[in-house]
Amino acid sequence: MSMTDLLNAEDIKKAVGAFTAVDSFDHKKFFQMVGLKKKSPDDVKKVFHILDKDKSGFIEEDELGFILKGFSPDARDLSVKETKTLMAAGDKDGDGKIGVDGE
Ligand SMILES: [Ca+2]
Repeated sequence: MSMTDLLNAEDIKKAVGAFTAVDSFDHKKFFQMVGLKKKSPDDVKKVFHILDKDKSGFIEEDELGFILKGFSPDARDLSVKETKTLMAAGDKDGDGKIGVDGE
């Protein structure tokens, strides 16, 4: 399973291209642009599992920094600031990692 099996390659390209400037990443806009908002919970889980590189069941901070590369191999890494902002938004229970159910 690859990201383009789940999401439209053109949408991914546009979304990645919209946030090429460092510290411009807006995860809400990004997830909307790649079409994730329109996906079923099952498909969202599949996307999550692609981003969970070590298959731990969680997206840890080091994986989060490479989240754009999970969508497109030639995308940039997130800055430390962007990674921390995204972690704070996704980590509802404050354990320093993001679970598949948004924990
Ligand atoms: Ca992981």
